[in-house]
Amino acid sequence: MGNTARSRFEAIAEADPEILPVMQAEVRRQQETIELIASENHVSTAVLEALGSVFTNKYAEGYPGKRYYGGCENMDAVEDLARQRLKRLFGCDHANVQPHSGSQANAAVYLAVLQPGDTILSLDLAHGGHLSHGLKVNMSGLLFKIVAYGVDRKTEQFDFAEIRRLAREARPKLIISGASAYPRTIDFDTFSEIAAEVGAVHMADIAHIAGMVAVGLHPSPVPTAGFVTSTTHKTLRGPRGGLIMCKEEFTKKLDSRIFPGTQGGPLMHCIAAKAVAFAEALKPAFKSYQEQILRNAKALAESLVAKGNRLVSGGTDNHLMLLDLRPAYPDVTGKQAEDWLVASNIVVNKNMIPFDERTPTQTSGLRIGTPAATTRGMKEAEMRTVAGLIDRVLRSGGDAATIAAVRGEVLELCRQFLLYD
Ligand code: DSN
Repeated sequence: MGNTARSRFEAIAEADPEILPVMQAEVRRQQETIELIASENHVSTAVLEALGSVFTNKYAEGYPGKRYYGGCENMDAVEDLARQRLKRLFGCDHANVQPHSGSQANAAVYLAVLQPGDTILSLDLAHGGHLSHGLKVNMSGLLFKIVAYGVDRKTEQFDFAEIRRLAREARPKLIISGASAYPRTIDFDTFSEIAAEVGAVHMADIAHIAGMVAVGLHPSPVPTAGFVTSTTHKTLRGPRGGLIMCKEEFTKKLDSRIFPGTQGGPLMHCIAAKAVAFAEALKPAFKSYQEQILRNAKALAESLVAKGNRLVSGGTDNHLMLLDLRPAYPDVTGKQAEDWLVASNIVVNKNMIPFDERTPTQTSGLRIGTPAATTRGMKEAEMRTVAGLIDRVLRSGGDAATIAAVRGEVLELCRQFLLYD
């Protein structure tokens, strides 16, 4: 992590010797495991430094030029930089960088355009959606009427004729596109078209694919959607947090629904770190990084399929894939497979697959993504090796000797791709 991080560890060692070993253990865990959780990444030392900066000391309720506290001149400068960089990155009319998370970003949009009881049309969680898009026990599902669309049973991809039919029938005020576990390109323009047809607002949640959208490797919803929300820590490779972009006409309402609508003081250290991450994303190297994420996902997917594994929809267009365990391993649940792989130092998450008959705590699928492994420098050859390791563990049925052998090979691979010094 460089000298700064080391000296910070010295201060923690003195102030809190109980936390220090836990932090060191987490650095070691990240170093010694291959992170294939599709929504995670490893940020740069520059982002870490901004996160650990004195910006955390300041209250700055309000927006640049209109704060409720004095002494905000540096807060204004950093938030303005973050907003300008975000606007450059995506070409949006207006940017709000204050959401503490993706869920907060989505909640603010709902409160900007909906009244309690209004209807939202969104992707079913079991088909790759997100809990903040209408899960019954989330505020979205508690406050609004949710009509869900899914993927087609045969293609396991969106069926726009069906989505259009549902929209005409339900007359939603808001249509949400975007997913947490959808391995194919999303046709945002058609979502915008359907929304316009039924008089709804279109909100695209691009949390997973934001990095690819930023560099033009995935179609952007920014030109046609009313709102675009995202997290900042997935393919965008920034600190944990959220952001919202919107059309000019929604600016005032949207800003007021973040503050004072749903949040108080912004997390200025996170906003500083977002600004740093956006600057990194504006550099040419970021496009090469996104290209490599895609090449790695293709290589991993093709190798898994070549070894007899089934992927939902047959493959991937983006950074993630969903492995359907049922054909090759009918008795293995996602939970078991996740546990075996984690014990082998390969970190993935169990995931529902479309039309899954198992429960969300068991599942029949695994979600596998390449953003974090790509950050540490792994390329197609390593992805093919990793596919072989995953396949060996799954086919062994959790055999302890196989897991131990694979763990040894993973450690060796990780030693060749160091994260932080
Ligand atoms: N929990 C995130 C994911 O893993 O996709 C979504 O917020």
